[in-house]
Amino acid sequence: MALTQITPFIGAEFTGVTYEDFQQPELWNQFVEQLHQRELVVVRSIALTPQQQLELAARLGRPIPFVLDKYRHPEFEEIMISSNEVRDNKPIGIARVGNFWHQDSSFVANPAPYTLLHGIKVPSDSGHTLFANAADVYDRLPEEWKKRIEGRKALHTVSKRLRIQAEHVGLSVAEFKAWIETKHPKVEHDLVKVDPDTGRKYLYGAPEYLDSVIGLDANDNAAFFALIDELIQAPQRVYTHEWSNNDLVAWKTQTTLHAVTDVEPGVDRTVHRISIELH
Ligand SMILES: O=C(O)CCC(=O)C(=O)O
Ligand SMILES: [Fe+2]
Repeated sequence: MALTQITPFIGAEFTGVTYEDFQQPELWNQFVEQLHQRELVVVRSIALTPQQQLELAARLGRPIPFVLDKYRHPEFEEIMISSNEVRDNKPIGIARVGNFWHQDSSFVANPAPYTLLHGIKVPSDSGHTLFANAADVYDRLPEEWKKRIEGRKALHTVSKRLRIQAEHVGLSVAEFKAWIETKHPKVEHDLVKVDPDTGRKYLYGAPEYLDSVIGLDANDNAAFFALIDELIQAPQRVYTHEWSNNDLVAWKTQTTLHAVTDVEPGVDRTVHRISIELH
């Protein structure tokens, strides 16, 4: 077994670990400790059945079934199939999950704190997952902006990324907007939070799930969005996870920003995804 720090700013990586190894409490505790301190943990090439992935997830908290039942794993409702594969003319999962920078489910009041992905059929040369550390993003804000946003709250929304479904056919744009307002009302979160695991301040909000920072005018909001987009995506502060089959990847949803890069048409990419709430 080897444990390495992936970059100075985010991530720890285990290699040479099997599911059976995780039965040793010391190793599992090390995994949890690294997740808390490094925000993102990669376990390279660990063969797991869906049941074993679920069992590991259940040690972190309570795995929660995905909202859309169509794309739940046929046997394990807590596993969501995130995939662009089509079999017998039917998509086997949800395609293009997370193809923009975000913090998972920040548009709900209480986002589940952990996400656990297992690479089932993944290309190695595209469909990478990019990760940034939200505490590192906060640290790199100019002092002037740190002062301007101190104590402020931001409104989060899924509306920029919500997908139009069959049930919306025939609605006018105004009706669709009204439906979004009712079904997915904006939620408020502190813009700067403190991570209890590390004691570090972090930025909670990425432009694609942000409506606005409360109390800033439209120009300042636009300037702030442009600034944080640039800080989040600064290439030297981004870790690019190039997948191998069976990689297990876990992250803290609040302090980790991430985005998946595109795959070429015709290239399959399937991962099993579990959202985990605290008990
Ligand atoms: O498929 C991936 O690598 C990550 C997609 C994503 O953003 C997520 O599952 O939360
Ligand atoms: Fe995500």
